[in-house]
Formats: sequence, structure tokens, C-alpha cells
Amino acid sequence: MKTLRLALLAFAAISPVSLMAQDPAASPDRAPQTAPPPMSRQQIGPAMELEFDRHDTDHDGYLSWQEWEKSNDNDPEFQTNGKIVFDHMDTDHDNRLARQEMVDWSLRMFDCVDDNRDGAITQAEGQKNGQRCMMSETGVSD
Ligand SMILES: [Ca+2]
Ligand SMILES: [Ca+2]
Repeated sequence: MKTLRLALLAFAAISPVSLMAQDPAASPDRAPQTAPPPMSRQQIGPAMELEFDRHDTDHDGYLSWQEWEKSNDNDPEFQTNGKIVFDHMDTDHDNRLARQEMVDWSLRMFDCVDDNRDGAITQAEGQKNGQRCMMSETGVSD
């Protein structure tokens, strides 16, 4: 699950629909049984922009592998699987992620996870489909 979390970096980090099991301690103001609200497809673009800016530390408008890698705590597992995912996101193969590449990838993941096609993903869908979608999109799972 660790690799999935890292690879889904933006997607999971910005989403109230955590792909991880919900940690009740992390949301003391919310009853543990209460699922977070679904995340709509419209939220993905703006959320990814924010995430992109947070990681683009040299502000050149691209995420380099170094910038991407740095966000992941030097996890050795990330060195291999993370690079595979990065290369999948880098659709024009210039070894850096443009904003649009990151947004497009997230939307592809979103559409895969949203298996009832209602334009929103619930926590249940994330947990049920997150790993499978990651695998089908990149060939990498946990
Ligand atoms: Ca950059
Ligand atoms: Ca690129």
C-alpha cells in the first residue's frame, strides 16, 4: 500500500476520499464510522494544480524526477515503482511532468476508480478500486 500511496501522491493527498483506511485519530472531530464526502471530478483539476505547485520547488513549471522523488521520503521502494509511475505520467517522454500531464493522469485514474460513472468517487470506491486501477494504468501495485 505504501507504493500506491506514494505513487498516488497528489491524487490521494488532496482527496478527502483517502485511498487509505481512514485513521480515526487523524480526524477527531468526525465520528470514525462517518465516511468523508465523495470527491467530484471537477475538484481534480484545481486540486492537482495546488499539489503541482507545492512540489515544483524550483518553480519552472515542471516537476522533474528529482522534485517528484524528493516528496517521497527517500523510500527505497519508490526508487523503482515510483519511477515507473512517473514515466507513465510523462506522456511526451521529456523526463518531466507538465501540469497537464499530471492532471490528465489523475483524471484517468479518477475515471477508473469511479466505476459507477456518477462523476464522484467515494471512499468505498477508492478502497475497492484504487489498487486495481493503479495496476491497470501502470502495471505497478503495492
Ligand atoms: Ca520543477
Ligand atoms: Ca512530460
